[in-house]
Amino acid sequence: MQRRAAALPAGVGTTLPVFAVRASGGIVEDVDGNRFIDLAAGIAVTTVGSSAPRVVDAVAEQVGRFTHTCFQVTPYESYVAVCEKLNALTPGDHDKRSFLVNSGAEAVENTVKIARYVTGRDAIIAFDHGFHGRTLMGMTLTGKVMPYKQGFGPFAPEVYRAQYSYPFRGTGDLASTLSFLDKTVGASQVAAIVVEPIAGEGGFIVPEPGWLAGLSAWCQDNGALLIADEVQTGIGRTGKWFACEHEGVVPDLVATAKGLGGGLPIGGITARAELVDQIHAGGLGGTFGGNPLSCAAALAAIETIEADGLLDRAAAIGATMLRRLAAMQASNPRIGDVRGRGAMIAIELVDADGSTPDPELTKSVAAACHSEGVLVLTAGSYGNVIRFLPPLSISDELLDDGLGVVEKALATRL
Ligand code: PLZ
Repeated sequence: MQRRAAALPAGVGTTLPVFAVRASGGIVEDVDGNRFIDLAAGIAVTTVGSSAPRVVDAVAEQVGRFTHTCFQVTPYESYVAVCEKLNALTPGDHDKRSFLVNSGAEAVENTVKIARYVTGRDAIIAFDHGFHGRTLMGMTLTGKVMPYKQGFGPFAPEVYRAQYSYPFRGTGDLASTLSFLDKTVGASQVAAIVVEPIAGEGGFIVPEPGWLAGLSAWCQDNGALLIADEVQTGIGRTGKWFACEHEGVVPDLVATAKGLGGGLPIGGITARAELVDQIHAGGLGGTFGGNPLSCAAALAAIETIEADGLLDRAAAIGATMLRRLAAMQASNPRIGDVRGRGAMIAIELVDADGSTPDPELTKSVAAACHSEGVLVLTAGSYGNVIRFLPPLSISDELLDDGLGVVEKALATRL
């Protein structure tokens, strides 16, 4: 940690002051031999596990053949195969095209580029409680100022912020959001709405049923595009390939990353063919996008989800977490809300009044879990959410053990 402090800027944060040496099967082990139960999955990345055998083998095999050519210079098949998979798995049976980048932020950036190009319009709608990355467009779209935006302006122009549907807090109803779009931004100005189907960093907020579909219908009626940021929710995390499926919504553009690469960096953009095919050659791309190691890993991760029935596993893990956490809530008034879908579940902690956010309690519960060897993450615009994102390779026993630690940490802090 001393070397870290001397060599790195303080702006790069650390949740735990430990250094990992190996990770698998829902356990992260550090240099001192401490073993942590992993309820974080590297922020929703290692959906198939931290060293899933198919991913490890595929990457090892690829690294011996070549590490890089740049797909735009001399293409390779695995990149095309990942795009075919994304086209097949993303919602809707329309004609699609995909291409690959290095991160979630880069994926979102590209969806905005495409939307502005094909609509010829400028305005982009984002939401409070939204998170879309740390690049200029990513942080502009992001709702929370501290720590993501504070001091980093000026931000990109023509981004308008609407209210996200937040059932527990009773804010962001569809009618007022649509009225904001019509009256304040102007329907004919809107290129796209960028939305997470479940707000991730914002605290696993599951919008009111029908809210997402309402946004989608408004886009169709007004010539705007719906961009689903499925960076955190996608690739099986919620028990379906994409969280939009729970609401029957078919977006025009989908951004993916995180779980797609089985731990290797990769992001994807999937778009309606007739839209993205308008863009001139050379308008999209990047040096490392769809690196051969990342593509090999992505194909292996997707195969693992398919072959090991991990969509059902995500749903089962979610059912276990919801049951256990709801039981804790029944005897603990400081748990204001239990919510989420699949292996993406959170609790929102509040004061005795049942609604005022309690970030201090949240920090203290998370710290207690960490010192008892359970990796949990906090979230939420008010810093009062603890989120659970286990790898889908975790055993029932470990999950149970981890939730037991959470239960104890909560019970001793009433
Ligand atoms: N869109 C929905 O959740 C990344 C952020 C970690 P990158 N979330 C974790 C941090 O503190 O920066 C995220 C996301 C959604 C976009 C992103 C950005 O993805 O791969 O981190 O760029």
